[in-house]
Amino acid sequence: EPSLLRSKFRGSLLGALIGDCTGSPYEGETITAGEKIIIQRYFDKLEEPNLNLKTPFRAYTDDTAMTKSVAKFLIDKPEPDYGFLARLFVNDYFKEPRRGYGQNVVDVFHKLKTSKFEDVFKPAAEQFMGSGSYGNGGAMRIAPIGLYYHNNYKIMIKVATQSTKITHTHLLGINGALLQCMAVQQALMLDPQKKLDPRHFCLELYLKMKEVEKTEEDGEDESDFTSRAYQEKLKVVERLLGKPHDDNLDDEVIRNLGHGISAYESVPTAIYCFLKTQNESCGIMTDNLLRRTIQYAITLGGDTDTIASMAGAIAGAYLGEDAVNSSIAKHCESYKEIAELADNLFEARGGSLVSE
Ligand code: F2R
Ligand code: MG
Ligand code: MG
Ligand code: MG
Repeated sequence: EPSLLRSKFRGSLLGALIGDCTGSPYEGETITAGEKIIIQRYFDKLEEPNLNLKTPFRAYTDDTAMTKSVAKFLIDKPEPDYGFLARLFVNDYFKEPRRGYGQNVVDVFHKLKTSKFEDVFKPAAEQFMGSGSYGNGGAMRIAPIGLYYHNNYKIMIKVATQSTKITHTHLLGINGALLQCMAVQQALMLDPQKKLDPRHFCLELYLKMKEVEKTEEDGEDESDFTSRAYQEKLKVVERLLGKPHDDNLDDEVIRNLGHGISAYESVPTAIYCFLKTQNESCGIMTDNLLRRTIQYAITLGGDTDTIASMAGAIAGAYLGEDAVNSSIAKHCESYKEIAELADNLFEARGGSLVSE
């Protein structure tokens, strides 16, 4: 049904925005039990409809800046043009460099600019002495690709891979972006009226990741952790989903899934945050499932803007715009522009569509 699909596009991009804007004040922090209460009050306050709009205005960070570029790349060009995407990233960075970009990705932007975008994949490949970045910067911006190519899995994987390689070429950086993309796409395809089966959702992702991580090399090295990293993580997600929520479980989540700046320590965590909060309160006092996902992600601490943004993108793709609290959205920078971008992405998807 097209109107539900449109609502899901909006839900996903607004979920990503809200997660980034509300999560960024806590980025890099360890969250204590006391701070969980403060975060609860912070969200309660954002939900008040008559709140002075000046007070809690929340700016977005690099996560949203780059997501906007990925959406524009899909909307403005009928065929993927990675030179165009690289220019969007770089122009945005030089226009607004103080959005909290990682220091290393900034080197890529400088190299792209000085090389006049001659080979848009070369600067990223040179990062970290040639091993490439495994940061979560590829995954944090991938949602528009999962939405736009939701009916064309093979092309989705290809475009997600290539667009990630402009900044991240380490296998863990690429596969983390692919996993986040698959999660958004899978959530989009589900009926929000039906009760979600978290472990089934996880198993489906596991099977897809197993396919992605299947290497073609002979004499496969079983001990090669990077080549099976995400399928192993998804097994941990599945195990943790089976346990009842309490503060100790949160600590176990942080220890076993992570809350760091690498894709490996954040994408499976974001997926877990979405899945865990759909049927359990997780200590968050709200009936709004999108808020619950985002607020829960922030209470885990660490890379809060990015994990909350990725979890919000998945939850929003499942729940649709109905789950977006408009008071919270209005406190986030550019929420109108993001809603429009979602609509334009929805309209543009036509060319890539086989059937609805
Ligand atoms: N950068 C941040 N937050 C840190 C501080 C921001 C500060 N508060 C401010 O306001 O300025 N947040 C944003 O960066 C993350 C996404 O990072 P991205 O785009 O992946 O960047 P990068 O530089 O490629 O990688 C991030 C770090 O990961 C480590 N790393 C990656 N690959 C590595 C490798 N092969 N070997 C060793 N280390 C590797 C490095 O420490 C990188 O700096 C998001 O959280 C976004 O919100
Ligand atoms: Mg950020
Ligand atoms: Mg291998
Ligand atoms: Mg971050």
